[in-house]
Amino acid sequence: MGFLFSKLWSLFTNEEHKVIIVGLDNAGKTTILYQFLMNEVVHTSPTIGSNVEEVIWKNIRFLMWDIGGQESLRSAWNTYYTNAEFVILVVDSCDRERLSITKQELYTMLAHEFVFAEGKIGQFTLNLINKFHRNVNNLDNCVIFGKNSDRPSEEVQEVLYIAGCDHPRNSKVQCTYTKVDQAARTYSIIIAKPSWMWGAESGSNENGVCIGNEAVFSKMLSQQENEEKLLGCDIVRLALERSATAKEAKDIIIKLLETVGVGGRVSDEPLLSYLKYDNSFLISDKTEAWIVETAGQFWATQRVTSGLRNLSNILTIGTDYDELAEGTKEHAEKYGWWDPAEGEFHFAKSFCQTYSEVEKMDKFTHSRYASGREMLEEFSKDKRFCVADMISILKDEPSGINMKGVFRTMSSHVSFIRPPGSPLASCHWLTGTPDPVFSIFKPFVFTDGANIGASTKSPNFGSEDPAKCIPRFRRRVDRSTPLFEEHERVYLSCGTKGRESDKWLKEMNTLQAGIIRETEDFINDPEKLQLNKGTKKTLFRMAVHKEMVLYSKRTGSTYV
Ligand SMILES: Nc1nc2c(ncn2[C@@H]2O[C@H](COP(=O)(O)OP(=O)(O)OP(=O)(O)O)[C@@H](O)[C@H]2O)c(=O)[nH]1
Ligand SMILES: [Mg+2]
Repeated sequence: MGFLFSKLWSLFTNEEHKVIIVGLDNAGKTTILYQFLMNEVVHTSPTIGSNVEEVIWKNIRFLMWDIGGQESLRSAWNTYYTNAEFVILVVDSCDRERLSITKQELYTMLAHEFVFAEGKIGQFTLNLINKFHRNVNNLDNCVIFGKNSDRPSEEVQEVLYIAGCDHPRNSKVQCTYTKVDQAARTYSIIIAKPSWMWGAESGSNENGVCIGNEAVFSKMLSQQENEEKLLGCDIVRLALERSATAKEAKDIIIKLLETVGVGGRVSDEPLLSYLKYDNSFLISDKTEAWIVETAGQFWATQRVTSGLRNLSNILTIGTDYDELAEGTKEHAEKYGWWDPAEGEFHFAKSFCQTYSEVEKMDKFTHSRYASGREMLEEFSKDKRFCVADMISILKDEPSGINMKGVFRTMSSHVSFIRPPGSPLASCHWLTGTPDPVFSIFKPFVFTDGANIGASTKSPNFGSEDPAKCIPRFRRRVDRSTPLFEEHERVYLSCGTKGRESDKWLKEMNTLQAGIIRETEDFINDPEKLQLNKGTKKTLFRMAVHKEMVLYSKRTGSTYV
């Protein structure tokens, strides 16, 4: 016995030991990881990709990888096996129905040839939780739309303004992978977009239409090929370019889903090539909002005319849908996901990958979705919900709305939309940089000749762009925008904790407060709006300039 223990102990050298934690979705892996790390039970939401943490126990260092257990992610478990020395399989003892699936996954895993190597291999830290948050608040007859864009941490986001224009008859527009018929006229838009793709995570148009896209995971994912078609983000941009109202945007989205469809790689990172998701869209305008949620080729819509509404990586439309795609109920019934004898058709319960996710949501506990909703309700209690409140929600870390890790909040967007007929300007606030706590929300107002400058634009790689060359994504290119580059230099050198970071945060908060004050003075004064056309055109650009000056003082770079 003693011999066995000393033998076991000798396994633990000073090296870091890689542990992988696997198990079905909702089994409790993330809970266990953070229990190990902090000795407390944390609130979790479904892991998309993995979480990695270093845990030290009796001077032995373990690098613990908690890998998402959803069905669509299980095929990627084997990408984590390299150099793993220990495997923890987590089984939810209450989930008896799925014990046989756990057993099958265990056998599949054991059949894999594990690779044990001396020393460490290059870290492929991949912590990709893809969380989005956006809300509509209809208090005081204004609409406030907010969205964090949570994407792989290496993926640079651009902020672009594209002026509306007329297009020749029968022309086509090239989206990320496919071409679609161009509209006769496109509206002006401001968008936050992953730099390698054509589409946008979120954006707004000159008519006050705002749209955000988010990933959801339905049972249909396993029934689908990933053929290159439109990306959810392409659909956001197309709908923004073409819609006068939220309702029109909703109809455009549905038409594109039905006539072209969605498919193709959603990340340019090689390690994320397996990632697939369905799309949800939150669409708002001056008077109402629409939600479109998809599950493969099926979809449901819901109209929202007052109050607040948020989305967060989970199907949310239940029996309260306004429209359903043809054949939705029939498909759910055919696959045993809905039994008419048991009650009304519930879109989310029928199509969510795990029923328990929906139950959690209904019980309103433990999820980022629930935290978002609670915060919106809390902030809007006094009926004075404002842009600063939405920014605070997007900055919130404990809820996971501001995501940290290798999958993180890469850009944030808040739009403040005035009611119809208002003489005052609506205003859109975008960061174009990661981590809203350490970012500046910069104002933009639609006006002829608007010019946001080039600091939030990525380099153009033309026909050499690895996202355009076939086969795609064979090489990585540096897509940093000038703003992203400077921001990351300061972010990395100051960190997010400690004296330097506190000092930096103070400087950022002072700058942000000044920008908000000046902008509000401007957009709330019809006379200034009328007279100072130049200011109106360059609001965003001027704010970027101030931000770059602040960064250059810290980095010593020669920005002028
Ligand atoms: N009652 C009970 N609930 C638990 C336990 N462990 C986890 N949970 C709850 O189960 C839910 C899912 O836990 P997670 O840790 O997020 O599950 P996971 O295995 O990481 O799930 P994925 O990330 O989707 O693969 C959460 O609501 C947890 O609070 C437990 O031991 N007992
Ligand atoms: Mg998890």
